[in-house]
Amino acid sequence: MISYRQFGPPRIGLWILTVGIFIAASLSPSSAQIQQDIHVTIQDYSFHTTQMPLQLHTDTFIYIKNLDEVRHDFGSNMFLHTLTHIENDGVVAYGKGLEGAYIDPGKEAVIHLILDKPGRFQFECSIHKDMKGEILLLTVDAV
Ligand SMILES: [Cu+2]
Repeated sequence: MISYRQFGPPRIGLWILTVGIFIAASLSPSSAQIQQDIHVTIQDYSFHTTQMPLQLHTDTFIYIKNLDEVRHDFGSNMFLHTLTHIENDGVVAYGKGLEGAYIDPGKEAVIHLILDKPGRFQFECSIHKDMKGEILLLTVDAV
């Protein structure tokens, strides 16, 4: 009995620690939010993307893959007003007012932003002015 009591308190301490971690994980905002991905492929001097319903105020990741033999640019004036995070070939740019990213042949860039206005999200390549594309932002109510 005495030896059992001696082992009692550490077990309770471990139990409280476990519950504490569980509650902290439940309250973490990242576990509650949904992430949405947009895939854009650049091939033959044009942007290819698949349209899907997009939610506002949600972590959005745009993956842009350049399959051409030349360098392209993915730029949008949407980034000018939105806090944007661009990762491109190991280089990270972060902030408001970013113009976009140059993507070398065979490389991929990832842009992270949170969209807060519905409408047309237009983008273009500043090197080849004829290259334009857009993603339609539909207003989808959060669940
Ligand atoms: Cu281009």
